[in-house]
Amino acid sequence: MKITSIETFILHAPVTRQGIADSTHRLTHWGVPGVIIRTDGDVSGFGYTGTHAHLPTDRLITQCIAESYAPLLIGSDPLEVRSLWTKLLHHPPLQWVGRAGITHLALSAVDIALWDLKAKAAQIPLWKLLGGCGDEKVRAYNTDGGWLNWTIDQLIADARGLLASGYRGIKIKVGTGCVPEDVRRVQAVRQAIGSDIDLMVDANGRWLLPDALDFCRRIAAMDLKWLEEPLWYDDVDGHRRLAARGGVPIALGEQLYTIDHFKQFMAAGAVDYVQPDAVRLAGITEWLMVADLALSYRLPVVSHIGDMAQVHLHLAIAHPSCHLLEYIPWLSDCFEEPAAVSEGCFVTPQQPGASSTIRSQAFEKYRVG
Ligand code: 0YR
Ligand code: MG
Repeated sequence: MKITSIETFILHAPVTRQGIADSTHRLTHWGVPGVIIRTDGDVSGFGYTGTHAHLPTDRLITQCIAESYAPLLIGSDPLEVRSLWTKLLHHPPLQWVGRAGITHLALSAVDIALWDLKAKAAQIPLWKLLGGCGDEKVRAYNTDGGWLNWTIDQLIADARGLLASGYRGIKIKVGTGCVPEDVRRVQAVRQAIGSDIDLMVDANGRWLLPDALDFCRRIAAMDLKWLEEPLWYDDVDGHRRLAARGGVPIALGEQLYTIDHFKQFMAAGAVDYVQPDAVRLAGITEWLMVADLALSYRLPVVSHIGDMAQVHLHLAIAHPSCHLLEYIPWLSDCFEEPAAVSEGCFVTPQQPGASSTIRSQAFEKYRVG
């Protein structure tokens, strides 16, 4: 089989409600810059990354795919995924300007499309191609909630609704700029959901170490499962100190681009829950490396899902370190086989591929640029 053509696209799909905010970002749409890899066989691969739907930067990603990666891919055998990944990652002109950021996000889309193609060619779902078992149940925790632009009453009502629909874990945002206010929000939700439900909080990289320590001291009795991205994303030593002194397990990884970044956090003891995202790492290939690395440290892997769980569900089914995955329904009308949750667990996808195939109606509705 040979790659014959490469098409790029950008979708901007609205987030579920009028717009959401965490400590660092406000957004109304999720961005899906992606690629379709066509072959001389009868299968095509779909891959994409995830952004905050900013067209000028989304265009840089698709341009990188179309102008820099495509010429390296045309004519190659798409089934040689890992070899192609190595070739693209180490292409000297891209390596010079990349290794993270735009070029890495672009490579993630390409790599996902290649794995999708490989699983479609084998006529099996990706989880099976990766050696997973279809009986493996992946628990879901809902993260389309807890937003900072919501009042405490909204937080409570939403949390109760999620429990009623079967979720046993929820995550809320902190980092309002006022630690006592953050604590009031967490306390209100913990009180509403009771002590048997997992509660996680996410500061999206907003705090300095003293804020984070102050927060940890004040919420010591709230039994949080984890504190996510408390400090600046790249600050290994700060997270190490917080992990040692804060008394709350640390989750992070959604902003880390490479296996090398993850290695530094794991080696330092600066992370307890590892959150790689295949759409920020260079695709499934690098995600698997990071998940294996986490396994070697005996750390749980709880992926961040910039793909809205489509691809990550396959990875979670297949990888022994994953049992829990977040769910956000923002792109649920975009895919041929959208990720679905029933009774608090994900439904196992059955179609061949990586569940990354975009429906034609989604192109009509959400395509931009
Ligand atoms: C909104 N999940 C996250 C959303 C999400 C962000 O900025 O992108 O909250 O990526 O932190 O854990
Ligand atoms: Mg997060």
